[in-house]
Amino acid sequence: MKTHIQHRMYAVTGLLALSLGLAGCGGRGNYVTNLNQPAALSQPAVAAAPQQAEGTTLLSNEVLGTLEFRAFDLGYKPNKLEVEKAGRYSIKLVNEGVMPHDIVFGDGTKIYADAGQTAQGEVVISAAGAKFICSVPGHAAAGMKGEITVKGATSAADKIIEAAAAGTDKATAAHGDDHGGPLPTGDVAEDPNAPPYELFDAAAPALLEGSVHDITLETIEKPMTVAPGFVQQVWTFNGTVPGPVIRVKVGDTVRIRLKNPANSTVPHSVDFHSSQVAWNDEMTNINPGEEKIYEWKADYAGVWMYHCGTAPALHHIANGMYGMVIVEPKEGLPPVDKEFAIVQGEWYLGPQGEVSSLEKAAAAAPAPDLVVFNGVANQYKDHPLQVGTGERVRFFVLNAGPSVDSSFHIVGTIFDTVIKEGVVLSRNNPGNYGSQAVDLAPAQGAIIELTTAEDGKYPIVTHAFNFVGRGALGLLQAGDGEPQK
Ligand SMILES: [Cu+2]
Repeated sequence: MKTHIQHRMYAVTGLLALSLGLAGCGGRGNYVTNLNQPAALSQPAVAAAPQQAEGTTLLSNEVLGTLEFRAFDLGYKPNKLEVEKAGRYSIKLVNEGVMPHDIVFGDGTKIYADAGQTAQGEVVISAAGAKFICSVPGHAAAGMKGEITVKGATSAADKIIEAAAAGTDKATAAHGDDHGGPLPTGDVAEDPNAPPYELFDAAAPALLEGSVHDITLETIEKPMTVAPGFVQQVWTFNGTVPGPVIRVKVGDTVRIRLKNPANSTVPHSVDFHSSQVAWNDEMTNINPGEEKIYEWKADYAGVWMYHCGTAPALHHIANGMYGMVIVEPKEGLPPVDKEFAIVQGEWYLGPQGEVSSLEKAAAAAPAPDLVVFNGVANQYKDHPLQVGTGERVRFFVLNAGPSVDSSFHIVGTIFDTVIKEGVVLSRNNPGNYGSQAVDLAPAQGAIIELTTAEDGKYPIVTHAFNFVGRGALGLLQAGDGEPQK
């Protein structure tokens, strides 16, 4: 595989790592060295055994066994291992990631393997055991660390570390090797028995036919897996977060029949930003078992938010009650090859199976546990949005908040057309200006167009990069996703 391709793959799957401040690594060979012997650092040797010191007894050179560690981006399997007794062990490092990794022990022994490579070396495990990390900057902080313990020799301090490592084990197992490290979900522990999430289809719906639309929105309260291992009792419009994307054109009349099922626990309401109506007329609460009609006329084109406005509206939005309205101009939008609808939202996790935390959501400085596209953390990283290379692609993007700004960006592309809150950037404008990221405060929306330059993967992010590692990561895949050599 050519170097530039490796770099691209690094850029794609290393985004979590980038968000943690990692520097890229060059293509060094695999080597084994000992940090206590600095000269060895500049003398890489493939799978070389450590130098045997003068006078070393035969007994201490006896290799008791081979311990295999698989490195991935970003973790080890296993990251906790118990051996029968202290002594010299052969360490095999299989790097299954797309970045270089190493394994460094407390005594300075370092075994390095490039992406896709395997390296081997030896380390002496004392009776107290041995901790290990990846020394590539940031990798240990992202979860690449572990410990080898010796049977019957676990100290009290080690037990505390073991307990912490066990948590990492559990999260890593549930997320799988391809998910990078576990999501930083703060005070809420992952539930290994949580059902898998339901993929939200990102394809934008077609324009509704006709000019008068009768649409039923039901305020359904239900459990939802918002990230692998995390279930919340969400409040929804029609059972999904976000609610259904409603697509009409200027001049249309929309009649929303809002129904609050009898088994709901609280009143709900709806507020369409695309409408011009009195708050205390159309947006009033309805109790469980009630329904009402909210009628509005689409006077202005754009990407609009709708949401429940029942007090505290912050909680009803934070718990899932939001969605997108697309209003096309009367003459319609020009045809394109692919259209997607992306709603950015935030989760302030409550206890497993319960509603989201209003207390966390209400903090003066918002610190969401998860920032997501279409309700679920990283779902389009796991299920990339497919386009043809060079196709014209249109994104309808809404930041539902409730509280954090979005800087919508697709790595490796330039937006040539942006209509944000009525402000227009047109393709082929005088001067040929383009856009790299679209700033969307909570409740702002945009229509964005772009093309992909070549086959490959194009990460979809908010360029507020602290949130990329909290679930705001997807992939646009052009062609087969592999750049041509
Ligand atoms: Cu509500």
